Amino acid sequence: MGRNLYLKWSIYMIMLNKEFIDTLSMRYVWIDGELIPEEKAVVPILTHALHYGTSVFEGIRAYWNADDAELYIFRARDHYARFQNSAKIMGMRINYGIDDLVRATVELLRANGFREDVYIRPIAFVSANTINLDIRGLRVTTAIIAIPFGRYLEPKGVRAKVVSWLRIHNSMFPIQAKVGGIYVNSVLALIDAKNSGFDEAIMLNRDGYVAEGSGENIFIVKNNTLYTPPTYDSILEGITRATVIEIAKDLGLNVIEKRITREELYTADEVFLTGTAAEITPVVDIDGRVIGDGKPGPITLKIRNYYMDIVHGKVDKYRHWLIPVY
Ligand code: PY5
Repeated sequence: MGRNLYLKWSIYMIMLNKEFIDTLSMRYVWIDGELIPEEKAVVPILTHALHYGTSVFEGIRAYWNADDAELYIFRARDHYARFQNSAKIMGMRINYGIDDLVRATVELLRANGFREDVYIRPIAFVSANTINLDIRGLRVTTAIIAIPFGRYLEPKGVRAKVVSWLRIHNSMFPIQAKVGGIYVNSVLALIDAKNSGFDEAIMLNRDGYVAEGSGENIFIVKNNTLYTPPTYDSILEGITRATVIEIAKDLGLNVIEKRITREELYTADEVFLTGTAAEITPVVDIDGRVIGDGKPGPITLKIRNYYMDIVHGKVDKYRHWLIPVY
């Protein structure tokens, strides 16, 4: 009998342990006010957004600072403000305000217990099951997903191709809105670049001026001055772009927003890309032309170091951009 009991107890412990391990590896996502296991967060096949790209989304990063034992969300309020604007432009109603979404994000990161860098993906999508294009009044589901995330592009520098697909023009699509459907433009651009052996795509706009990367804004450096395309040149008004424009002053750098031609890319001293995922990524080659001396330039590196200090909470002046999770 003693042996039987021991056997039962062992089996019970194994089951308990398995459940415990499952809990540890389970990731939560936030959907319309609830935290649920990621594998339960599935959508039906007729979901409107799946067919027509009727979603708006954001990409936000949170950085782990081991010295502070703290996870900092970078510019969450600015991202959620853009999120709201994207939905407004599309005529979609998100039932949560900026404060609600920031709170939900903190709650989600805590529930997952992240102690590493993470990428946060809020999305609001037309979740009604219909083939009707008239989305007025249709149900919108809001979700926030967070995943551990390292680098998106090679920090030692990428080789970029100016692809033949143009950036969709402002007059054809409200490209200030971060809408799911518009990303087919980026997908086509990126696979064009990759198929030609490059790492990243640079898209021109309809007028032939430089617009942006597949998921990044672009800056060039010439004689210690930064240049970046203006917001009316069919670009997404990036939050990292705005950050660079603001912090460049601290480094004694002038920033000019102006139209940029393709040949200006080739002859720049330095070129770099900015984005939440890409952070500050040097471009060392464009269409086979070596940029500068083919290595990440000193100004790009200076900006990247400063940016990395800021996002990790090491620069007091910009701590208002950070929301601590713990
Ligand atoms: N331009 C495009 C087309 C983008 O998709 C992005 C961001 C940016 C510029 C930069 O914007 P921000 O600085 O506000 O992030 N792209 C997303 C990102 O999270 C998705 C990349 C796959 O970086």
